[in-house]
Amino acid sequence: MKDGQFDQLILPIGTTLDRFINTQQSNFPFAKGEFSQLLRDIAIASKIVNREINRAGLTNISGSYGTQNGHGEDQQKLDVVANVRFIRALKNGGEVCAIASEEDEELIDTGNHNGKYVVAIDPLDGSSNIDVNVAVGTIFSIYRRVTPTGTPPTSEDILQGGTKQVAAGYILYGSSTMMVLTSGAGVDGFTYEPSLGEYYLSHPNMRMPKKGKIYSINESGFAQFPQAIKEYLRYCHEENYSARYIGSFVADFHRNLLKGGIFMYPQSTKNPEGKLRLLYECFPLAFIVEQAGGMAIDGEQRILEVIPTKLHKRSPLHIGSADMVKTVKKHFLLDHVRV
Ligand code: P6P
Repeated sequence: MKDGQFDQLILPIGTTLDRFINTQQSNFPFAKGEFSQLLRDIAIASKIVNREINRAGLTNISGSYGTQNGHGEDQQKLDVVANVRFIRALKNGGEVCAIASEEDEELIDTGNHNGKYVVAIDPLDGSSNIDVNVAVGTIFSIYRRVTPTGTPPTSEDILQGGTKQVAAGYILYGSSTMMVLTSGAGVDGFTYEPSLGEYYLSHPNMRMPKKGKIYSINESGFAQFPQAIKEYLRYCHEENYSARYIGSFVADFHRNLLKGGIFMYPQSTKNPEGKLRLLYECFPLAFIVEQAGGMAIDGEQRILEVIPTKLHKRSPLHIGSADMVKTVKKHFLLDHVRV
């Protein structure tokens, strides 16, 4: 066999998520055993949800569950399944004392009162897309509890604010399944290899391009948007940017993270506070985008500094390439001087 041919034949399969966390302990400030176990619990639940999604067309798990969540949104069967899977994995893992889930009106006390962490989660974002085979995602955010260990958790543990997150991530169930993760020392992407049941490091140190030519927004709301957004959209049209919007936040965000771009969900008369929720949509992806060199604002201020007054508080969100978000911010500042 020629030199090098052997290596080409048997390439190393790479670093698993587990090994990454262990070798990167210093980057995971709280990565004692508990934090690594918490990430493993999330990974396990995502593997099960991934399997359910991939078989949705073959099992009676597509379509509406026939109930509504606390926001009056129709729950898809997979919303309920994913919610149960993640809550069960986090409860059984023992590291999490409380969970704020999009699918549950109240904060969930897991009973693990010695658990040091709390998690905010959107178990399956964009689930209405499953029936048409469009990518969907799970979004999660991790905090250390602030109430005394051994006592029941309270909303104080989960309403700490975006800058107090110790880690955040998403799983994108797309053409391949990926977990993208930060714990405050950069962003890394892991691709799931279902035949081995492992996530492997495939996108180390992900960086968001400073500029981009992709804008993502549901332009049907144009007439109701703030003047700043109308002006920015006119700018995008003049610059011949590409409109890419598939109605699945994680998928739109992930594409923009790799290629450069901006995702906007502004306030409107239909959604006076915007649509996306701070705790388990805006905060985690804002943490990720800033760690990758991007920006996230509500129009006026940094999203991570918006005060979460309640579990399911919504916020306008403009997130992506720094130069593009800065331009949106300038338009909002101009709104104050426009007559
Ligand atoms: P609209 C899915 O319901 C979701 O929360 C995000 O994943 C997505 O970006 C957004 O709503 C789509 O909302 O109003 O454009 O259908």
